Amino acid sequence: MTSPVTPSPVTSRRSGDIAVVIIDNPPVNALGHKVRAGLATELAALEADATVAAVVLACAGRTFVAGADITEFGKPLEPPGLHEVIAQIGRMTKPVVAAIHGTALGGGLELALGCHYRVAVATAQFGLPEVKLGILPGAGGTQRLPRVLGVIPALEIMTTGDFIGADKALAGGLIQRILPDLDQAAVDFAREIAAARPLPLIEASDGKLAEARANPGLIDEFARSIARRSRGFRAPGAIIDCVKAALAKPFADGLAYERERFMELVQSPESAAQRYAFFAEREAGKVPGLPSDTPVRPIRRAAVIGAGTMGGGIAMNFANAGIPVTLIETGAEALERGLKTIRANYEATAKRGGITPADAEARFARITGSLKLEDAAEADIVTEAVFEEMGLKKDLFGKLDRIVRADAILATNTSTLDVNEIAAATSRPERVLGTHYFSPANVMKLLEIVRGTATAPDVLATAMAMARKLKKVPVVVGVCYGFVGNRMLHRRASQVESLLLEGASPAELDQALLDFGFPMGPCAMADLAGIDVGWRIRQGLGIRDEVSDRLYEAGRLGQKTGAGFFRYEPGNRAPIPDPAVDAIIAAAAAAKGIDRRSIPQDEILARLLYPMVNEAAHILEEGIASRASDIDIVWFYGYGWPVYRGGPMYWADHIGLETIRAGLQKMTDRLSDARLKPAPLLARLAAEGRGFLGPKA
Ligand code: 3H9
Repeated sequence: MTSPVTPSPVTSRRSGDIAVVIIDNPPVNALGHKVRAGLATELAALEADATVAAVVLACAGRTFVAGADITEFGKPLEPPGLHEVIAQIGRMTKPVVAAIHGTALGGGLELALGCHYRVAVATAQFGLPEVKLGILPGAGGTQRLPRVLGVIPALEIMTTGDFIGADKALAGGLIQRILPDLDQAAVDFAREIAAARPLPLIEASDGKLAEARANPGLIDEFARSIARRSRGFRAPGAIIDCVKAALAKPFADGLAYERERFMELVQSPESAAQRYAFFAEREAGKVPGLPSDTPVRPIRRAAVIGAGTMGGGIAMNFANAGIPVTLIETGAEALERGLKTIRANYEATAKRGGITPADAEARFARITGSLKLEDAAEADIVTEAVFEEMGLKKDLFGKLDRIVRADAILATNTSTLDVNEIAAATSRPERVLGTHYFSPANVMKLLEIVRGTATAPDVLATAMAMARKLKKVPVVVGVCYGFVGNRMLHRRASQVESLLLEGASPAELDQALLDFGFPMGPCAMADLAGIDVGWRIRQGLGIRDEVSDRLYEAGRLGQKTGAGFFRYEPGNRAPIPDPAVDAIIAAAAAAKGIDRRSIPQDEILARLLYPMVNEAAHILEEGIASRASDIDIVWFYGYGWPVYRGGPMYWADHIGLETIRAGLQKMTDRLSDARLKPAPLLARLAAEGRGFLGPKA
């Protein structure tokens, strides 16, 4: 029962003999307890009302139901459960039509699948993204979707969490009709089918299951095909098991099995971490001190300076988002090379089926090459991606300042230099900021947005909005060497060096992080990036890494020379341990008088990850990141930290900050390395028994 002071989020209105049930639960009509209870009450009343011939189920606001209310997970379920509401629809003696706009996701799509008919507007999207939260569709989705779409298309949707559009949904039989609107047209549809009997329920037939039953190897083949991308995650395997149950068991037993597996996953630490990540990502979009109504300027035109790997990738982001971009270089040859690489990239994507050849052509056509800085004049944002040298950048920003409109934004892609100093080279420091892309810039989703001391609120808000348009995940960071991600990565890199000298092999180091869930280990990563890249940075800083610099001196520059920390067979990216590297490491250790020993994997992991957490504590204390969860987002999207372990901050809280502090203290003492000394914030939180994310993570 809902009290009179809090109106139910579910109401109904009448259009003749058709009743329209409306769910109105902003922002995304999630199926919280009140919605489920409201639906049960409303549907029972309409079933009992003899003047109602059919029911339309629709939503107010921007979308159809986007799923169960994720904030209710982990708490005791207040009845009725969603599966009970769906079963109630199944028992109704009059048709229920789901009328869909926006997104029908998770429990929302399951609700629709439990209705007799589904209609949608052309822009509607459909998906079962539970897998991204470490769970599975727990209200019949794993049993009904394969019956409608067929086993493999359903598995594809459920294991990726990707959405499909209305056209595809119509073609697959997921919806019965695309309508111009959901007001009159949905009511007309309901009237059209009101008298048709028997009422069609998906579970009433085996639908497209027969095909898979005739070819039992199909599912195992699918499981093998996703093994790489689902490594470490529990949900994809459970989803596959549920679909197997759909094939093997009667519908009711399949549902019961699905429920059991859902309960198992929803209580798992992996799902808790993934749900945390979902909300952390949304939180990162809200910048402290930046009101949500801060004006955002449209980005209609962009310019990118520098057509190297980064500049080219950045230009592709704009082109992909439909924004024309001028790519400016100093020399014709470099420009030509840059454009050629971009074209090849688009062609490769089209070849793999990621985009159509026509789309590839259209995207490439949005990029105009130029050799004149003056051609940046019309841009709303100019992004600099030239060589990492302060003098060069200051000179460039000074020139751009005189060329571009007074309201244009000047952004630097520097990964190490002081954004404030660059801004000071212009007459408009308030319109300057850093946009730090990650390589490959057209692929990696993270965008560190570096807020300078003078950066104006509307410039920051515009950069955030632009990032979303470019399909990036933006995180605002402050000015310091390496910002959030690379500053922490440097701590890890220095441990790689000292662990190698102490006795670990590159393969052991990489295995420790692979087993933890990273897609790549630090040594293979260095080989991919190029051993010369790190060498150049160290030269600039005047420091030496014993092992890496010896590799460089031996001409082992990484994958591109077929040898780095590992060796590589021609045309193969698989790292192969190389005795020559063992000898280089042994020589470096001997030169430093180090007695090498065998190092257990848990020690390797602690040595690699604790110093990163420690650096993050400094970063938080200095205000470079505004919240611990922002740091986690940086590591999910910039470095492949396994989301099912939460990010470094979430993970640290779960290990216990006192364990981390004590571990760091031991390392400091043993290695005489002051940089490993527990950060004041870490020590304080550990002493208070708290975590980075609050009292109890
Ligand atoms: C499920 O259904 C389980 C069932 O199978 C089984 C049940 C037995 N719950 O993303 P936005 C909030 S699992 C609670 O910024 P957009 C979100 O936090 C669920 N809250 O908007 C944010 O709040 P705030 C399966 C939710 O337009 C606000 O809504 N479904 C939920 O960029 C706006 O969100 C999913 O996994 C929720 N389910 O994108 C879908 N969803 O303003 C998850 C959103 O306070 N949702 N919020 O920060 C999405 O993918 C996107 O939110 C959506 C809209 C595409 C819908």
